[in-house]
Amino acid sequence: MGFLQGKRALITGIASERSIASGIAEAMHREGAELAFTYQNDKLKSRVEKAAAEFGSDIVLPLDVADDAQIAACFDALGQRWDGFDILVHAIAFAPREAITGQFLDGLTRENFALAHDISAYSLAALAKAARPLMQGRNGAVLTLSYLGAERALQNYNVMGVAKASLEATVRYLALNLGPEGIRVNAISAGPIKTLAAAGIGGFRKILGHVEQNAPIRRTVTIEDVGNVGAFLCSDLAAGVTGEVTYVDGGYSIVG
Ligand code: 0WD
Repeated sequence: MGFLQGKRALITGIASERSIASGIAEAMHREGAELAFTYQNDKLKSRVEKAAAEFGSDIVLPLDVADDAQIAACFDALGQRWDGFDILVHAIAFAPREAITGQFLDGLTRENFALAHDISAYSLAALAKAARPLMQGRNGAVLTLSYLGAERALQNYNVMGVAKASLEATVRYLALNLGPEGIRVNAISAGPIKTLAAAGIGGFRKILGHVEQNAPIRRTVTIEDVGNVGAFLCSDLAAGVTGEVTYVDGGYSIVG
């Protein structure tokens, strides 16, 4: 029996089969969880439907986190299918390309800063708030994805690093708020993985090469590596872990 048997998980952030959310869905499915999915826009709808079908799910809901009405509608619709659920996976981030390439100040505008924080950090709190009534008292868990740029000033990552710092602080405040209700909240800080979102970051290929040469495990991590830790953190095996940022980066962040 898998360690997520009997759990229900809502997975956001699938944009392709290379998405980190796809790796998390795979691991959660393997461990026995029942899954539901969201897609950002019509362009991604059929792709996410296909992924859902592969995981034996027909719950596929539209959700652009920039839109309050869509957030409310998503959890209304989910509540029609499930009387409650256990796991919320937030694998969503966005910043305009000019803000994540080159110098921090060159791509900085009020709009870029606000947008990066809105989509990449605020959305975690907004989704947790909307999910809260359906997640009460079930030993549930919320999981999000961060990156080393939250705590170190990395070339090109710029405003996304500032947004990830906000995301990690949001994890801690959510954990404090929701812990008494039986909901844990954690982040995985993943090493670099070639996905659609990563392709937008300036110099990404160079980062992959650098990590391969310098991480203790001498390779970059995979979506399977991240998926397995995500499934564990959202399971009852991790019942004592909340408000944490767990590194799944092959040890890169410990090397000086
Ligand atoms: O190296 C990496 N790939 C790392 C990614 C290292 C560490 C962390 N992460 C994080 C990302 O910052 C993000 O939070 O992991 C999370 C998932 O990202 P991913 O799997 O790398 O990227 P991708 O497959 O592109 O999925 C992210 C998706 C979007 O994809 P695109 O590429 O179309 O922007 O986030 C979704 C969207 O589907 N997304 C939204 N979903 C709902 N509403 C929105 C939105 N407004 N904006 C983006």
